[in-house]
Amino acid sequence: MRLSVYFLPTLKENPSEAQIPSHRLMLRAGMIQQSSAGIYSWLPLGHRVLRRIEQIVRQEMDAAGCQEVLMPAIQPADLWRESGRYDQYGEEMLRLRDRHERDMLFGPTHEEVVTDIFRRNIKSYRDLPKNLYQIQWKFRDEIRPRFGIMRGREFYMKDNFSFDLDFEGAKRSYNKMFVAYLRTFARMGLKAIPMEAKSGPIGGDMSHEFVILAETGESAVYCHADYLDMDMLAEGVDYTQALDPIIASWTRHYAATDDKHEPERFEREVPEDKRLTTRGIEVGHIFYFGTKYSKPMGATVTTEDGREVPVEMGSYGIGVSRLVGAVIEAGHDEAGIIWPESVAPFRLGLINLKIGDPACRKASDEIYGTLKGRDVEILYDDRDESAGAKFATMDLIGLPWQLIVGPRGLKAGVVELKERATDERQELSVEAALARFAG
Ligand code: 5CA
Repeated sequence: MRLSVYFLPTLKENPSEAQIPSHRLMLRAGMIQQSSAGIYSWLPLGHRVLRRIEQIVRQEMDAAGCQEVLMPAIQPADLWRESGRYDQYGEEMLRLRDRHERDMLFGPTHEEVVTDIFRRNIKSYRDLPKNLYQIQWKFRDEIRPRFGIMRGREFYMKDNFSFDLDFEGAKRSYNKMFVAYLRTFARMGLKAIPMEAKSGPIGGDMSHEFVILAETGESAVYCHADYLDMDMLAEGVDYTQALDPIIASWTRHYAATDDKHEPERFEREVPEDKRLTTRGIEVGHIFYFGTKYSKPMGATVTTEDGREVPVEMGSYGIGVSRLVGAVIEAGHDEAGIIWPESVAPFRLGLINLKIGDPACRKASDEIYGTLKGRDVEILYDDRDESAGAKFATMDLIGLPWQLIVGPRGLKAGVVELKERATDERQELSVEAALARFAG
C-alpha cells in the first residue's frame, strides 16, 4: 500500500479524551474514530489489526475442534423469557420493538440463541460433543464506556458454546478451551494469566478469566510472579490427549481477580518476593454452567440407556476488539505502538527519504514492487514530507520493520533496516533486504 493514497488520518496532538496509552495511540494512529459514546468506526489501519487478531482466534478455535457459525445480532425477547434472563439482565440490554410490536433485543451474549439451535437439531448422545463458535458484534449498554474500544458499548467478541452429555465431557470441553485460550493469547505476544473469577450474569459453577497484566487495567489482580515466565507455545498441543497436565501447571499457583481474592490464602501460598499485586485487562472469560440454560429451555438428549437428560453446557468468550487495545498496552513506547509481527497491520514500512531524488525513487519503487509481488505486507511512505515527519509516522503506527532508503546510503549501495521494538539498525544491500523479506 502506498501511504500517499492510504486513508490514515493520524493526529499530531494527544486527544484530550484519551486517558490510557492504547486509546491515545489508536486515535493518533488513525485506527479508530468514535461515532457515539462507546461506539467506534474501525478505519483501515485498525481494521487490518482487528482482522489479524480475529484470524488467530479463528485458527485456534478450529484447531481445538470448534465449528464456526454466525448467529443473529438481533434476538427475540421470547427466547430470553424462556431462560428467565429477560427481566434479570437489566439496563445493559438494548431492548427494541419491531413494527409488529414484538420485543427484540440486540444480543449482549448468545446462550439462548445457541441453546435454541441445539434443541431444534440434536436429540441423541451420539451427536455429542459439539462446540459452536462465532465472531460477532455485541451490544451492552455499559454505564461507563471508557478507554476507547477497551470498554465499548458495541464490541467484537468471539463466543463459543460446548454441549456434552455429562460433567466429565463438559470438563473436557472446558479444558480444551482453557488450553486454546492460552495458545491464542500467546500467539499475539501476550502473557495472559488464567485467574479464578466470578461468573456474573452468565452464571455457573466454574469460571476463569484470562488477564493481561497492565497498570491501566480495569480490575485489581493478585498472582504468583512465576506465571510470567511460563511459555504456552514452547510445546505443541494434542487435543485428543488428556489436557489435565497443562491445566494443572497453569493453575498450580495463586491467581485471582478482585472478586475472588482471598488475602490470607495469597499470603500463605505465595512467597513475599513472588507476590504480584497489580491491575489487569480481561481478554477472555470461560464458564461452565451445566444445565442452567438447557433445563429451562428443554435442550435434552437421550442417553445410551434411553433416559432424557438436559445437555451440559459451557460458554467461552474472547474480547476480539478489546485485544487490539490490550496488545498496544503491552507494546508501546513514547513514540508510538510496537506491534508484534503476528498481528501487525503491515509487516514492513518502506520509507523513501527523498522523493525528489531519482535514485531514491527508483530503488524504493523497485523494492515496493518486488515485495508486493511476493505478497509481503508492506506500507510504502512515498509522500512528499520531511524525513522527520516520515520517521514519526512510521514509529507511531509501529510496524515491526522499517526499511529506509536515502540518497547517501544508496550511493554506498545500501539501505537501512530498523527494528521498531529494539531500535536496532543495520545497513544492507537492496538485494539482501529483498531476500530477507521475500525469502
Ligand atoms: N457469553 C459469555 C462467554 S461467550 C460472555 O459474554 N462472556 S463475557 O461477558 O465475559 O465477555 C467475553 C469477553 O468479551 C470478555 O472477557 C472481554 O474480553 C470482552 N468484553 C466484555 N465486555 C466488553 C466491553 N464492554 N467492551 C469490550 N470488550 C468486552
